[in-house]
Amino acid sequence: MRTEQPKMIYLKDYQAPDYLIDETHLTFELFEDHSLVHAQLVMRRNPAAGTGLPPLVLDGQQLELLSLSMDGAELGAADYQLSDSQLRLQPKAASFVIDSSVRIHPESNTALEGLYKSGSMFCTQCEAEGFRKITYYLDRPDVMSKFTTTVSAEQHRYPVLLSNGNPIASGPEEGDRHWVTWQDPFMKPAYLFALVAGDLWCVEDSFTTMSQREVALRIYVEPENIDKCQHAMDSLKKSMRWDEEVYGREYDLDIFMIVAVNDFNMGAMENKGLNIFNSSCVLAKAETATDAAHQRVEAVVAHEYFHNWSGNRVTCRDWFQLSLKEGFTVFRDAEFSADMNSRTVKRIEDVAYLRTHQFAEDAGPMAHPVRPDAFIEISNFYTLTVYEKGSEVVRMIHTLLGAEGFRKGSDLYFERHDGQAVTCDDFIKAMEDANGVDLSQFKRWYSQGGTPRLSVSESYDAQARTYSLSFKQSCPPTPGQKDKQPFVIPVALGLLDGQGGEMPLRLAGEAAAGGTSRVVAIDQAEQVLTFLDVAEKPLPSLLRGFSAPVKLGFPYSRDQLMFLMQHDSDGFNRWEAGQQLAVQVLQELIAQHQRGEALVMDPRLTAALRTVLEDEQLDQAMVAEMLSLPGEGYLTEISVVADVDAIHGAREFARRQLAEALFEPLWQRYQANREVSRSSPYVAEAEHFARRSLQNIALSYLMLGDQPQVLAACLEQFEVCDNMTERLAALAVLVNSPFEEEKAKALASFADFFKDNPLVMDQWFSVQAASSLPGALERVQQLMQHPAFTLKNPNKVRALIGAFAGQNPVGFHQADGSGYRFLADQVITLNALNPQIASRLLSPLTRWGKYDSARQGLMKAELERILASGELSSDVFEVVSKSLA
Ligand code: B3K
Ligand code: ZN
Repeated sequence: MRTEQPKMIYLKDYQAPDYLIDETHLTFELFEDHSLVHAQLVMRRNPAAGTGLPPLVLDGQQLELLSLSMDGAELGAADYQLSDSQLRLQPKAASFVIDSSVRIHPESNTALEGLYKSGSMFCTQCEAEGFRKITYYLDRPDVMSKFTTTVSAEQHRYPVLLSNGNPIASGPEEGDRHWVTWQDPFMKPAYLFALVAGDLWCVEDSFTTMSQREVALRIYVEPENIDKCQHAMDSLKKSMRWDEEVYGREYDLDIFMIVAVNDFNMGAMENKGLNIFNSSCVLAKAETATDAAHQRVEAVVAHEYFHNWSGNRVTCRDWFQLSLKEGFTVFRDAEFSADMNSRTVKRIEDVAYLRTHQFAEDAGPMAHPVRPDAFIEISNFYTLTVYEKGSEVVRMIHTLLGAEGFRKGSDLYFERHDGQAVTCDDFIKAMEDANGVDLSQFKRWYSQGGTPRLSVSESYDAQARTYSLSFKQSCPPTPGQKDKQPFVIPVALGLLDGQGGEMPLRLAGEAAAGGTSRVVAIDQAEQVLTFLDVAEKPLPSLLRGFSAPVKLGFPYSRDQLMFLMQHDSDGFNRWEAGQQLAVQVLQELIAQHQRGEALVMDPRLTAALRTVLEDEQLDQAMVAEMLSLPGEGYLTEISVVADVDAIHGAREFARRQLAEALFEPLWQRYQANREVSRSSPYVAEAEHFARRSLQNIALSYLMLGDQPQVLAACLEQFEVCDNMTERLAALAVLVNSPFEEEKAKALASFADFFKDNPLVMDQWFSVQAASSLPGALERVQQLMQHPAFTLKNPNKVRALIGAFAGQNPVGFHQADGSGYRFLADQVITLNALNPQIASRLLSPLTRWGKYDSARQGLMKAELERILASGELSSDVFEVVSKSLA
């Protein structure tokens, strides 16, 4: 908890560190009621930071200082100044050694930052500023050091003692204790430090790198999870190969370890050689993890592994540069997943997520540029903007330079900056230098926040056979940024003729046509592109593959969208045309709902989806994606004032209409796919994910009707399957159905069977919290009393409270404000337990600007109540105060 008013930190104030730490020698003595940390820091004046000997200011929080010495001489209280966040002392020479001992309390650390206990094991989370809760240090990413770590603990409780790098010595100690020393040969910032102690089992494998070095691979888990590691291990090996093949990056230590822990604030952490993972991102086997969970494990294992180069070997100079490693690494993991599975489906999922969640963040009070220029609490900036939009920015560079040019740039970046802590500008400079291009205007994507709008209009001159597209870009103001300069927006496009064929593209000024799909860079506020030799009025296919994170506007008619759905050569844009058609139809229904009229749905949506369902050639995952109507979250995001009830009512009405009209093809598709699932064992591969996704979305439509054979099929799927994907999908549709008896029975038998598996119970909580049926809040409150629930476990909080506030708009936005009051109560409780989780949980309340004035008032009143609730963590304070500003 803070004791002073939290203060804003600015990028413009960055200064190089006064001192450097060449070597860090740590010794941990772990006990049940406290732990001791002895640190020896071999330090020197930073020659790049000036002359003289300024005071040395070490970061440290919640540490009990037991002893301190400089160059072997014990320091007394008069020799240093201690505050609750800093230790200040005066060096006497340009090189010196600091020795300190502190006492800390991992056993009562509920914030899960620094050294803490997850169940019976010790583990760490240091990014961004957790190391200062372990020992006094220069806890900033531009201070890189060589770490040697000794861990001592009771042998029986903690047979496994791990840290970064390689084990170099070990031995027994008095009193059933033992110790192990690890050394990491690579210089690293403190945020990449890790320690684990526990009674763990491990799955072992090995990997031969491209230069024929053997690397030992180990995944450590609690004994009961040893049967759920194979998928993560396979994913790790695929990632290691992929990074060699696509980026030329080889692993550098002799050992790579992953440890799964149950209590973890985020998904996982890329500590050098010792990744620590939320168990939800490691454990996966057919019986207990869904297809989505399998894909998430693959993606997160890859992401953390890829950080070894994009993040660890080349790290960030300061935390304003977070997207340097995160945006780039998300882009790398997305490309990896695209290569391992279906590229188009991966892109659809990512874009749907970005447009629903990141666009909302970019339009709200916490909006910030990909490279923020100020923050109070850096933990609040692990955002969708830094990660997801940051990845889109890297993707645009890839699109503009092409795969080969991008690779030249990344090679130069890694070569030039290996072992350094650098900035987003350094990344861009490497891309520029390797390709001889100027990206100075492009860099506005890093400095300007907000989602640009790109409006396009067309004109065709039949006589001159020319076709022109006029582009207008604009960007709404965001906090602290009123006027925006034009972005460089890469627009991938094509033109379709009346038969749906691709027309050759020749731009004015070009001697001949070049290709049928091109990328043009729109870099002015208004710009016209003219195509020549255009024999008939074409239909444009714009922003193919979602080539830029913008809101595109083009006045397509519904018939034109149906045409694009069938003929566009770009798979992403076929899906997108279907989404835009659905958006138009749903918005019409929403308006009817608001006027109190009977709802009448445009039959063209049904016709279009019938065609999709009957297309046996189309990838089944694409069929499933196209059958998924835009979510309530996305419909909220694109509304000026979101009418929660109208959005829900309209969308449910459309789903029922589709279910009824398309019963036959849905039933046929369901049965065919279910038959394959029933008769063959579970396989975690793309084509099987695709089949099950179509099977399950078909089931969710079919269950909206009242055909008895569907309920029977759903119950049969729930009971007779070998995997969690089918079982959970059946449970979810039952939970959302009116069949009370069957629902209660299914929920009870599921909980009884899986009560000892926390990750499965998370799913059980989520399907109930996300159900839009009446009584959601009461359900959630009751579930909080369930023995499997605890506020101390972030996964549980996300599964129940997070799902209710984030995935159940009608439940959360009850007009009486009860949902808001409930959430605020939980935030206030969590503020004291785990500030990072409290602050994240808050985010639905920050979106008050989207709702009617009555709801706005209720939401703001809850934010005010949180603000007045007492001593707030800097995490919660920043989000609440900015939301009310
Ligand atoms: N780098 C970590 C994030 C840690 C955040 C701590 N507040 C996970 C990742 O992006 O790979
Ligand atoms: Zn990351």
